[in-house]
Amino acid sequence: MTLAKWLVFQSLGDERGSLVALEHGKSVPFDIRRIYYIYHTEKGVSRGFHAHKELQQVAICISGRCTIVLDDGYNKEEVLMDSPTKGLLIDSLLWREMHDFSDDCILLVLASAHYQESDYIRNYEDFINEVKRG
Ligand code: T46
Repeated sequence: MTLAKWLVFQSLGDERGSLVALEHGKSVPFDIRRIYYIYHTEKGVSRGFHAHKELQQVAICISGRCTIVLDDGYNKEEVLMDSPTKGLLIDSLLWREMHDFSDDCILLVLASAHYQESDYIRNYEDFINEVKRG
């Protein structure tokens, strides 16, 4: 079973360049309640190292590249993020790590809920216990 679920967005490009439009209720499988972006990540820095209890997200690399490791407690999968027309659906209860950010990487994230620290599982053992609980 593959952990990486991709959404493919249509590029509305013409001779002037490219444009992707994401519309509420059409482009992603949840209501978007929050948008944030990660940029200017320092060389050699990795981010993430947590899972979410409920939150669903879609990550889109709108500039540059990075890798994301997904882990469901049983299997790990590494994916390359390098396309502004591909969204990685990151479901709840998936441990995620982001590595190898290029200098120009901008990772845009659409989230199903407002920021809530209590939704984070930041300890890997706690994550495994939560997975086992089902
Ligand atoms: C995720 C990965 C892909 C806020 O105050 N509001 C926000 O909406 C977010 C996302 C973060 N913050 C604060 C919390 C921390 O003090 O910003 C700081 C950095 O957040 P964090 O260390 O959680 O960042 P990452 O890059 O490790 O993880 C982020 C998201 O937090 C997380 O939900 O799935 O990107």
